[in-house]
Amino acid sequence: MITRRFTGLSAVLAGAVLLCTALTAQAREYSVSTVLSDAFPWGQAAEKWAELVEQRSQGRITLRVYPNSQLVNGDQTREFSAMRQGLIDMAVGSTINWSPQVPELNLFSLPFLMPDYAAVDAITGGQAGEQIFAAIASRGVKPLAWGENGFRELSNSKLAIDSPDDLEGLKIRVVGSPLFQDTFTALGANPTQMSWADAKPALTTGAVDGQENPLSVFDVARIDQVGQKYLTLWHYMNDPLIFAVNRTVWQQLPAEDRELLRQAAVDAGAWEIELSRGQRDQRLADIQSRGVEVVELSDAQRQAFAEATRSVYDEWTPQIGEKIVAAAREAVANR
Ligand code: X2X
Repeated sequence: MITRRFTGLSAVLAGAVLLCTALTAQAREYSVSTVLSDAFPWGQAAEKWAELVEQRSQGRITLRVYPNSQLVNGDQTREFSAMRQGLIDMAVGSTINWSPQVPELNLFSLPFLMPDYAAVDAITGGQAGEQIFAAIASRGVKPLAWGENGFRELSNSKLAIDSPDDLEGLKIRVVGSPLFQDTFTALGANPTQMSWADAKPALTTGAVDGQENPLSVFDVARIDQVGQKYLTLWHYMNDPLIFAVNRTVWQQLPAEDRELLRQAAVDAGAWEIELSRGQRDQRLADIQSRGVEVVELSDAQRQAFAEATRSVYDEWTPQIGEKIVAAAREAVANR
């Protein structure tokens, strides 16, 4: 009797082990959140990641991309928390949208810190970038690689802007961190924080006069069609993207799958950064050909905006961390 029961138990155990082995070998699927779809370089970065992972794992690992912030009901500032909690497995997210939970990420939103692409690369690829990744890791999410939403330019429906005075009283849609309230308030504008999902309707009805986003977003989302007739190229900040994974999901992956996922993210990010930068001139030409008046600032004009927003550094450097800001400034100076 005892033997029979024991045999029965062994069979059940053996069955369970077999099932587990089968599950491990079976294809696994993970969710990947993005704000923008694959009509934009941002969404294409996530799709590229998924494609490389699918290929390199021979179909064992599937990354399913959920665009338009749908996993957080359109509220992109909740993406990081949802990933940390495991409601989302992975994300390709913007530093702006994650900055409410990771204050160090406000580094990239400091106005006029990064004059060109070389400056962005010097920061992300150097010590400051490492410190930023450590800050993310310390908050329960494993960062893997960088991508890029791009340099954010200013558009509005009222006037050609070439000096801070022109912004006086303009209602500007901003996203994410309170830092943006400070920047636009310092410029005399009237900033309103809202999600990307709400931005286009607000521009359409005239509830706001302007917004700031990279040229790729302005172009693909046809922001010119909602009355944004003026575009100022002030490159006041760049908005890198970060490929990242929930910590538990990461820890449960076998070492070789972690490396596969990380390398695919690095490759997808590098691919997307090159693609996005390479498209910039053509996008600008297309935007202009649709009748948008483009203002290119001289160095002196840009300097006037930088001076007008200097107070943002005093307010935000302590929250970002003196060390990170110093490392970033050094990287930019030595680029
Ligand atoms: O909401 C925006 O402006 C966007 C799409 O650029 C970000 O998610 C930061």
